[in-house]
Amino acid sequence: MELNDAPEQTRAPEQTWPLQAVVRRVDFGGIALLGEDGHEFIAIARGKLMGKKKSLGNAVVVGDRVTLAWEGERAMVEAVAPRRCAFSRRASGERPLEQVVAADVDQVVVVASLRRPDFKPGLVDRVFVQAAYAGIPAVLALNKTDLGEEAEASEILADYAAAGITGHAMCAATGRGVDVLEATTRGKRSLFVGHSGVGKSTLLARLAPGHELLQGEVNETTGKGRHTTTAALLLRLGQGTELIDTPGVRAFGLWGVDGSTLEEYYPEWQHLLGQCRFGDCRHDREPGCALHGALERGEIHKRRFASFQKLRAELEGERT
Ligand SMILES: Nc1nc2c(ncn2[C@@H]2O[C@H](COP(=O)(O)OP(=O)(O)OP(=O)(O)O)[C@@H](O)[C@H]2O)c(=O)[nH]1
Ligand SMILES: [Mg+2]
Ligand SMILES: [Zn+2]
Repeated sequence: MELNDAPEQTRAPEQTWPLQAVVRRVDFGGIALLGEDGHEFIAIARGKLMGKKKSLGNAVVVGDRVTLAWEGERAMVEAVAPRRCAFSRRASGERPLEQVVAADVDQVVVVASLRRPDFKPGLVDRVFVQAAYAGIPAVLALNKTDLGEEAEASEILADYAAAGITGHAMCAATGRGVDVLEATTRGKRSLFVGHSGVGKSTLLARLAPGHELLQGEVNETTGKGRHTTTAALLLRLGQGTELIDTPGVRAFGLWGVDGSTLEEYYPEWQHLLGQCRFGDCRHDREPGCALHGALERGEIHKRRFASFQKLRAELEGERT
């Protein structure tokens, strides 16, 4: 065969035309994907993936594994592989709608700051409940320890340790705790969640120097009212380490958990459920309540229990 007879090369070598990829980011411009060799490219979704409303919604989210078809040089997302797990929240807005934040996450890193903004256990506890609901292990990264008293940071971490939750004192500004976080996230896919301004992106910049991060995309006010971008961004560091940055949340609404099941997602009293005198005990003031017994003995932390009661009241209010 002469060289001239060779068929015209319409496709580059195999690795630049991957048939499978992982979603790095979803936004209005398309779906940013990572091929197996780690290079990034943009695809669009097939109409059939979009559903009736012609919006991607939860059909394709960060962390999803997708299969592709190529039309010339245009990549189309054909299908999304079944998710091993998904971390969701209730979408902001009046109507109860799910927002899937990311798929196939190995670990949630709940980032909070000691100061600026002040530590708020409400959001932290909610994110732990949501992670437990999704079956995803979670750890606490208590950042900005340079701005507060060391004793206060230790006390917060001790509260969580008593609940079986691992927490680390961090300071992204000085690098304190970054080595621990690096070890904790190594070889896994970790989703970083927390209030705006607690230092998620700064911590990620420490762990992944030189990588592009989410920036200035929260709470943009557009002419059509407030628009909060929901895009998450996956950073691949190699050797199985992947970090997902998310925009800060103002309020974290639970998804899939209601007032009657909430108690199942607090690890520290799992062993006590079913041991109250009354089968339908609400752990309020009923006699023979196993949880209250443990509270009085100091085995359950008062603050965590108070936050459970507050959250349950809120979830029960939602139903009426
Ligand atoms: N003093 C101090 N400042 C910090 C620390 N970590 C982050 N900051 C600062 O806190 C501010 C917010 O940090 P970001 O990393 O943008 O916070 P974020 O959680 O990503 O915020 P959103 O993207 O809005 O959700 C920045 O000005 C950081 O420089 C810290 O450990 N100590
Ligand atoms: Mg950020
Ligand atoms: Zn009880």
